Amino acid sequence: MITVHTIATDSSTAILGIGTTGRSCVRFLQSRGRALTAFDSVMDDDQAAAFRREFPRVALYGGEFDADRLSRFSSLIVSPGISLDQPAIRRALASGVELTSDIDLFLSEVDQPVVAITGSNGKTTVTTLVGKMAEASGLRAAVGGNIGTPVLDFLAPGQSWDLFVLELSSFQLERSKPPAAAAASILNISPDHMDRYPGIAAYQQAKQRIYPACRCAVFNRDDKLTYPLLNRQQTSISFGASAPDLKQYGLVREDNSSWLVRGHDTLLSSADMKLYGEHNLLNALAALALGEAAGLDLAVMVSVLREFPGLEHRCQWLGECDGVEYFNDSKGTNTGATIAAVEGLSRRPKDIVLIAGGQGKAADFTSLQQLKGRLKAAVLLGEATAAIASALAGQVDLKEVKDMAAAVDVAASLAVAGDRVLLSPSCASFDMFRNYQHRGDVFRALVLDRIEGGRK
Ligand code: UMA
Ligand code: ADP
Repeated sequence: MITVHTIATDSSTAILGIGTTGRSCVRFLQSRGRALTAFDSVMDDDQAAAFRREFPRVALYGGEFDADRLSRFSSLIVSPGISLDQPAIRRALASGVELTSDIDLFLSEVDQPVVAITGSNGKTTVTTLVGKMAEASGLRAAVGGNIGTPVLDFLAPGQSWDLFVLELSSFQLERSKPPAAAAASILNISPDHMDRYPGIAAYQQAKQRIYPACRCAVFNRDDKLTYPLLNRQQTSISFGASAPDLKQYGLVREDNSSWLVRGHDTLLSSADMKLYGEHNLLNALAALALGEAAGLDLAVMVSVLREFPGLEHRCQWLGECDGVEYFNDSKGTNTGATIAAVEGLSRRPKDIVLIAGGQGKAADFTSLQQLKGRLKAAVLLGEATAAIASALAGQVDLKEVKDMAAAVDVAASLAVAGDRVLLSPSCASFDMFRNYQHRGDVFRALVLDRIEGGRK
């Protein structure tokens, strides 16, 4: 029987945000017969109606969050897209209301091992890989979190799992207890979400919350911001682009290709993999280290790496026309991602025509200057055009365009045989598209249209 409270009694939970996370929390708390009320400060009528259809007995309130009202609840679950710095939320928490999260609720319910993955870039690729490695090992692996399926949905009746592989964003980590994971990793840290954090230190601190309660920390030895501070019970495995020490993972270069190695053992040549770019070799090494910490078999994991074709919108090869290749990296939504994509795809000086721009998330684009030796030109669109142009002025040939169709036309007109045209925006997509998938789909359709028409 579900108990519904309009405005709270002692042990009820306020759920802020009725997106994917909020709705999964409502489903879970209802299934446990717990009292709850939902709030959403920016929902539209359609969202509210859909929520009321799914949860006819749950009270839902719109309008600005109100501190006095929220302070009457015993706990708050704040969806990751909502900043904890909103004044009403800050005041409610300061008054003693407990902050909890879908991740906390989930982890307090499950006994199966958990692999937890965060980082500025590569999370989805590594999370997917570890999930595939677990499945190839015969385990029923649930892959979720920031990657899409909200974790509490794995507790719905009729499901049975051996292992959870969770992608966790900084937003999810900052509002959850450190997860008691069998293996946890920060893959890398470069500036992102600077509209939500006062600086890189606060962003790093949120991500570091992945380590304190884990059994084995997997870190990137080329990126000090990922290093864990461990107690004596915890172990660690490192990965990086250099030759590794014993039992660590790394790369050894030979005969124009790179070898993935563990200590002295050679595992696989990059030539036998379908992924593009050195950043993806690092992702593969991180997945191996996490899988090892979770008890997976090395040979099985390597066979998965051999076959993995990569994910859509991430350095995805679209096709070739007159010697020019086109790549869709629409998921490259920060400068770190774009730098990795350009460096991974460039084979000689100034062979990349980059299409970039969108919503800038208050980013500083000056780090893109390091790509000047690789970029033939940058074609810019969207809200961040001026910010990127001023960061690259005088260093890179720049073209400003109004939309993606013009971006593809201009990029194609600049590229010659042997060059690569790459969409890797360094920005979010919401100024011109529904999301990064929509942006990538539009780009792909334009490119395939050109290729089919035989136009470079
Ligand atoms: N809302 C308010 N007030 C506000 C802002 C939003 O009430 O001031 C409401 C909105 O009306 C909406 C709800 O909050 O109803 C949305 O909550 P949300 O933005 O947290 O979105 P969810 O649908 O719950 O999705 C979240 C993650 N979104 C974000 O972190 C922004 C999803 O990650 C994640 O897949 C999902 O939980 C399940 O775990 C997406 C993402 O963009 C993919 N993540 C960022 C990234 O990868 O860079 C961190
Ligand atoms: P996330 O889930 O963290 O956004 P994805 O696996 O979806 O990561 O990759 C997003 C983008 O980040 C890719 O399109 C690529 O440009 C870049 N990227 C992927 N892996 C790495 C890495 N290890 N280091 C730097 N950039 C990366």
